[in-house]
Amino acid sequence: MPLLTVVHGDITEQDVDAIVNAANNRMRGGGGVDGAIHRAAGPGLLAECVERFPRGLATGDAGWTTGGDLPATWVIHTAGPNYSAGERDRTLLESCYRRALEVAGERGARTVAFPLISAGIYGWPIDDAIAVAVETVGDALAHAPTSVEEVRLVAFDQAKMRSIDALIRSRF
Ligand code: AR6
Repeated sequence: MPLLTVVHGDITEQDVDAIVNAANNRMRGGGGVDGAIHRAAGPGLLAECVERFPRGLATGDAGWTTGGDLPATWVIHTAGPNYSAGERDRTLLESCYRRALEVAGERGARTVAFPLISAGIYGWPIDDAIAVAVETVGDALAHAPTSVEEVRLVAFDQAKMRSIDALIRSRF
């Protein structure tokens, strides 16, 4: 079975085939990890988003661009549900992880890094955001045939990293 791991760090610095962006429906950049990815990838990323996503992206769906100046070859963009705005359907958050993994597989990515989708500006409660990430990715890797050999969950702070690590150890 492919590896599920956690690291503490900045997703823009991950040396992987694909990083996942916690984007939004408009797909024209934003704050949080989206802002960091656009800054690190360079202005070509926004131009590519405009070209590839003229009508944006539905919540729970995912699509790809190239990685521009990032170490990663691909950026897989997904639009998480905005919990703070009342979008609280857990299946939409699960769908973000599943669809992003599918798109990464279609690109032939072997290593993929994810942030905790919806867990920042969109306000998804952190313990549940971690549970959805670990359970959904673990499940998809166990059941869906894919080119992906390693999924790295990237925690922006040490406390989240420890919580994710504990859950991975207890579940797998
Ligand atoms: N590397 C890894 N994780 C990060 C980084 C980073 N460089 N920066 C933030 N995080 P958020 P959302 C963590 O707010 O909740 C944007 O404006 C952060 O600590 O980036 O899905 C988009 O355009 C948190 O745990 O995404 C949307 O409008 C996690 O990444 C909206 O925010 C997600 O936080 C999406 O909100």
